[in-house]
Amino acid sequence: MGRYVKENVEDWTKVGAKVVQIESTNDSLREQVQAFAKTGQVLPEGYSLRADFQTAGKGRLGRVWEASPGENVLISFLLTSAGLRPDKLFVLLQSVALAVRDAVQSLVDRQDVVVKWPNDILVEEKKVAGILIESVLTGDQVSYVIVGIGLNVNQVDFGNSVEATSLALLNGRALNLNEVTDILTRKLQSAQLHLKGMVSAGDVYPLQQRYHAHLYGFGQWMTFLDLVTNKELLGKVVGVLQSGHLRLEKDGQEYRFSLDEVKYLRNSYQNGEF
Ligand code: BT5
Repeated sequence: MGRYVKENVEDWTKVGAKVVQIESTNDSLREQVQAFAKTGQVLPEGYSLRADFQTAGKGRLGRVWEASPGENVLISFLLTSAGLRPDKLFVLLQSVALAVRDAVQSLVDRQDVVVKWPNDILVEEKKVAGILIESVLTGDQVSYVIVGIGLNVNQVDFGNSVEATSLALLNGRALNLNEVTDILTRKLQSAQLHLKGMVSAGDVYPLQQRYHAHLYGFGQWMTFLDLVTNKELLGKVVGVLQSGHLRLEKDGQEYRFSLDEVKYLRNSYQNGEF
């Protein structure tokens, strides 16, 4: 048993808490884990904190996650690193992204549920879910990981500010939030179990392959914004490394970009023409 997380919980849908309103489920869960650890208590892996509404829902890099009250799944899970070292935690994000993708795929009658590097789930080019992974280290070891997932379920109006969709918009009907949460939780639990198996066998290649199979724009020419130079950049997406770097090819050369260096703008090769 670790100092922060107890492993091998049988059913993750049975452990967790739900609140009406909170600033951010990621922040509160982390505070709860720390408070428990101070008194020698340990929360189980898969423990979740879910909220009907967040007053300060977070995205990456200080961005905001917007979701109207009572209509969506806003949840954070406590996970171990699955045996991954801090510099390999992107592999955990890949596993989680595929689990969320699979959950969404099982809930909509569409074939095109994809993962947009690094952490978005898209259907028909619109974002249906976002993932925020935060890890807490002790020295060079991962103490625990907080996985936050925002999944748009019954919200149908997103204003004009975001290119978003929801399960209700895609299905033409509302879904039960508890049932959606249980499906998501089960996918995540089985993904984490598989990941641990792959990590202990020293072979995460099958995960890599699946990630590429569902990667938005894989093998295609895409235009990106270089966030460092603020210039547009055209390249063919040839993959994502375990470090999280995106691999682009152009003029026979390979370029690698970290999570904070580029962002997708558009698909640039349609109908055989740029
Ligand atoms: C993410 O960040 O996509 C990660 C979002 C994680 C949210 C969950 S909710 C539970 C947990 N607690 C938290 O506080 N956070 C996690 P990023 O890749 O930075 O994308 C953020 C961007 O997505 C914003 O700048 C908007 O453009 C867009 N966005 C905001 N709300 C959205 C929504 N409901 N649906 C689709 N896109 C949205």
